[in-house]
Order: sequence, then structure tokens, then C-alpha cells
Amino acid sequence: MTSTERHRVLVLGGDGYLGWPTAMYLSARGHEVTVVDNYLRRLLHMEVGSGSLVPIADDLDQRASAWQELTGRQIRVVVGDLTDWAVVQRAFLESEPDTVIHYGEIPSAPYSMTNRERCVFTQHNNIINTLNILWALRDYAPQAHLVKLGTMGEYGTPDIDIEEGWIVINHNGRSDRLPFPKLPASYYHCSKVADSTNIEFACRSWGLRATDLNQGVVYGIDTDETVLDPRLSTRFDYDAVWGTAINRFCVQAVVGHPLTVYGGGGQTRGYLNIRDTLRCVELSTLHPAVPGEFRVFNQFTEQFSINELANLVLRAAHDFGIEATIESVENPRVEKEAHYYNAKHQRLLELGLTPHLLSTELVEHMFDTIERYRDRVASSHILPKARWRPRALVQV
Ligand code: NAD
Ligand code: USQ
Repeated sequence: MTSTERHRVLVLGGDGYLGWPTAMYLSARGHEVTVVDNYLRRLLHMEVGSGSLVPIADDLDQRASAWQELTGRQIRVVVGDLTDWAVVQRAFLESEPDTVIHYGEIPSAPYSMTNRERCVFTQHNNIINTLNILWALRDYAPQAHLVKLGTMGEYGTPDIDIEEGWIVINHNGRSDRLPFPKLPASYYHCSKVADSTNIEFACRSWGLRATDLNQGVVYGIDTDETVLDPRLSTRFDYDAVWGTAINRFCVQAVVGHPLTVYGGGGQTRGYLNIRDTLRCVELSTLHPAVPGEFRVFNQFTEQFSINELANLVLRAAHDFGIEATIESVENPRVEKEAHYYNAKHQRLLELGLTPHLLSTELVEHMFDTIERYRDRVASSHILPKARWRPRALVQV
């Protein structure tokens, strides 16, 4: 496919925070979109007792109907579990994709670290989904391009610069280009490392083509499509299991909860606006990998420490007329709280990404929406409940 053609796109995990806005974004640009989801994210929220701050439509049929009513464009819906081979087969055979955008995994590091069952479930769900998709690509769509959402947390925080997926290593007088070493940040992140290994092998052995988007932490509520109608909104979470840093801090500031900096707050990560996620996925789709290629793009636009983020949200709150505070809470995670961090992120910029950078104005805009739904915030879900490190070794 070339950059001017319409693509038949399969969006796996198309009911999620990023998947639903991606489906609309690509449909709005003339691509033929099919979404697949089994509502697992919604079900797991019921298990934890939390829910999206922004109300969302009841299901994908409602979302797709609203989209068609407002734009005249169709998004096809398949409801089913990607760990079920029959579902994956059907989705591939019916949609005959040129591009497969794979968001369909459990995305929560804290969820995967709560107990053995959730850890095993996360890894089973994520790794089996991806294996099924690789076999479907091999057997039904070998020319299609896989755009897979990986994560910057696959690399961890090594004391060297982080490259985009590959590194040339000189060792004992010999040299090779090898996958960048991984120090994943949780069992969820470990599932993404396993996916990357499995995808790279499929490209090398079967000639498939794939782009692994090692994405940083995403923030934001709105895209050009979600704001068209409340029925098109995407989910927005603030609880300690599913919510992510900037989104959580914004909600905390609005409801008067001290911003929950974990530990020393020197943890540094890459971040990007949800609008840039959509553009990065589009750029990857329009400029596919070649057959046999496994390429990796580090998908984030800026890096911040947690303290920098909390202070930025504090300043935005002040401008908005809220006096927010910061409170260091005991870090529930096992992670370095002060470390070197310098991750390359050139390749998407080279393809044409123009980043939406984080600013106090943008944060204030998020406050506006959060303010509208502040009565839906359950403050009991803000503080983390599970610790990642066992308190003591158990004698057996
Ligand atoms: P999300 O949970 O909102 O979306 C994932 C969707 O996949 C959900 O709707 C879920 O129901 C679906 N899904 C999961 N397992 C499934 C299965 N077995 N069958 C069918 N559908 C299934 O998460 P998100 O925040 O939109 O993240 C999307 C992807 O991007 C994930 O792979 C995540 O790891 C990755 N990612 C997210 C972020 C972020 O900050 N949100 C950052 C980096 C990477
Ligand atoms: N943190 C706080 N306070 C909070 C929440 C988080 O200090 O209230 C800190 C964490 O300790 C961590 C950092 O913020 O150091 C990021 O945590 P997060 O919860 O925002 O994000 P994380 O758990 O890393 O996971 C999220 C998405 C996941 C994605 C990942 C990208 O949920 O799907 O893979 O971001 S990355 O972090 O680059 O691996």
C-alpha cells in the first residue's frame, strides 16, 4: 500500500481508550475500519469497582451507530475474544486487512502485579492474543502490515541511552545489530517484551512485516472526533489500577486530593498526547515496514520526571483558580526513583509527526472537562492499595 491509498484496517482492542479514537480517526480519513473487542477492559473495571470518569456509550454498536449517524461513515464491529482462534480467523477473513493495528491487550502494570491470578491472566491474554494474530497474518494476510502497540517500559531505565529497538553491540572483537536489552517494569511490561520477541521472530522466519510502537504514557481526553458528540467520547480513568500519571494528577487537582507522587518522584518516562498517538499510528500505517522487517519506533514526544509533571499540574491549577498540593506517598512499585533517562524518539518525527506538547493551557482544558464530571469521582479509588514488593519472605 502507498500513502495515498485507502487501507482496510483492523483495529484490535477498538473499544479502548486509544482504540476507539483511532478507529474514528482512520475512518474519518477514508480508511475502511473494522474493530474487534470483547469488552474485557470494561469487565475488569467492574472487578476493581472503578469506572471511566467521562461517560461512554454502552457498547461498540452504539458507538458505531452514532459515528455513522454523524458522519455517514461505517465502522464494522466484531465482538469477540482475541484469545479465541475462531474469533481471530473470522475477523481476518471478513475484513481482509491491509493493516492490523493491535491495541487489544490488558494495559495495566498495577493490575498485573496485584496477585498471581491477575499476573497470569495478563500474560496469558496478551501473549496468546498476539500469537493468534501472528498466525492469522501468516495464513490469511501475509502481505498485511502489523502495527503493534508496545511500550517504553519494555526497556526499563538502563544507565545508557535507549535506542529505537535495536543496538549495535561490539563484544570480544565482534559486532552485531541486536534487539535493545530489556529490563521490563512489571509483569504487564514483561508480556510486551514477549510479544516483541514473538513478532520479531515471525518477521524473520515468515517474512511478515511489523512496526512495534514502543509507546510512552498517554494523556488527554479529547480528539477531533471524540468531541463531535458525547456518544463518541473515549474512556478516561483516574483510579490507581487503570489511571495513568498525568490523567490522574489532573483529576486529583480538580477534586482537591493531593497529587500522589510515588516515592521520590525522580521516575522519568516518555509522554505523549492522545492526539499524537493517533497520528503516530496513522504515519506507521501510511509508511509500512517492508516484508520481513521488524522495525521499532519509540512513540513519545517529551520526557518528564514525576516531580516535573506534578509541578506543571500545580501551576496549571493555580492559573485555573485551584490551590492544589503535592504529597509524596510510599511508592507501591519496585522502580528506581532517581535515574538516568535519555530515550531516542526520532523516527516518527522523521515521518512527519508534529507533536502536541504538554502545556499548562492544555492541562487547564483537561480541568474543564474533569470539572463537568467531578461528581463521578470516587476518592476511595485514588490511592494505591496493592504493594508490588512482598513485605517479608514467608518461611516454608
Ligand atoms: P484499553 O484497555 O483501554 O484498550 C485495550 C482494549 O483491548 C480494551 O478495550 C480491551 O477490552 C481490549 N482487549 C483486551 N484483551 C482482549 C481480548 N482478549 N480480546 C478482545 N479485546 C481485548 O488500553 P489503552 O490504554 O487503550 O491501551 C491500548 C494499547 O496501547 C495496549 O496494548 C497498551 O498496552 C498500549 N499502551 C497504552 C499506553 C497508555 O498510556 N494508555 C501507553 C503505552 C502503550
Ligand atoms: N506514578 C506516580 N503517581 C501516580 C501514578 C504513577 O508517581 O499516581 C508514577 C509511577 O510510579 C511510574 C510513572 O508514574 O513511575 C508512570 O506510571 P503510570 O501509572 O502513569 O504508567 P505505567 O504504569 O508505566 O503504565 C502506563 C500504561 C501502560 C503503558 C505505559 C507506558 O498504563 O499501558 O505501557 O504507561 S511506559 O510507562 O512508557 O511503559
